[in-house]
Amino acid sequence: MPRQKRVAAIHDISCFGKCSLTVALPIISSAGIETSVIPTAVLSTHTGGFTGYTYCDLTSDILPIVSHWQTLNLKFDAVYTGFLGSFEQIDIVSEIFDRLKTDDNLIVVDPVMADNGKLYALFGDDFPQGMKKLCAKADIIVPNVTEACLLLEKPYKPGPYEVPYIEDILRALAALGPKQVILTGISFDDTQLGAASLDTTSGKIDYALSQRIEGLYHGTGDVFASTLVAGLLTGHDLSRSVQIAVDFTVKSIIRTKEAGTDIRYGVNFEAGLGELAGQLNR
Ligand code: PXL
Repeated sequence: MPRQKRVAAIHDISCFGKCSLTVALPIISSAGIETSVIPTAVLSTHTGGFTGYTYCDLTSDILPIVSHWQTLNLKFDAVYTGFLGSFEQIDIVSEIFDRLKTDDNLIVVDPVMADNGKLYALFGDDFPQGMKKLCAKADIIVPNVTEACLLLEKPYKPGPYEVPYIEDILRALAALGPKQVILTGISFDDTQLGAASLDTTSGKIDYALSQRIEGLYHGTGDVFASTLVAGLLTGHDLSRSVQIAVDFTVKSIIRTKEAGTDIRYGVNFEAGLGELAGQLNR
């Protein structure tokens, strides 16, 4: 039996409305990977389309959790961060990267802050600059096109895109520091949607496209990034991991659309976990 891989997932817990830790934990665990968590906040629901949600900030717990882990000499094959609630949390997570980085582990940053051309209401206009610093320390970043434009201080434009536009963005993001860049939400026509990836070691750019399903289903970015982490840690290369993550996310959206579920509630990824586990560990 090979050594079991271990991930530290640093996100909020949204108690209802599947996203962040309630997505990362089941998806990464289902691949056979041990998933340790650092909850950054506990909310009654996520913030996308709900009002009146509770928000319990856990900022002051984050570093003490890591300090305790360090007394246990715990090592992680990946440190994976997503939604962070404040500048202070960005600085703390940056310190965690310094503390938990090893010669061969992966620091994965999903700079969750915006979608469809708009910064989430919770964040001030200077938040993307904080995320930019965190992305510079990452091995892998997973922005959508809106987040990429904010990181690069470029005006957002909706798709479909031209290939050179997407490839310029990938290279500009790589220039911030990460070795691998995955850009989500890209399209070259009205029928397909997917992700592009750049591996700076080989200079190779790949595309993983699938059918476009209408509707803005919440939490799909987290489903995608969690599946990507699971793919990479089960030994698949970047382009294969991106394709697996695109396919898993699209199937989850289709199931949810067919069921007529409220788009805020998150997607039915659970029904695909068995198949995903088999595919990743074949
Ligand atoms: O899925 C991203 C996400 C995670 N966590 C919280 C959010 C969002 C997006 O809106 O509000 C709390």
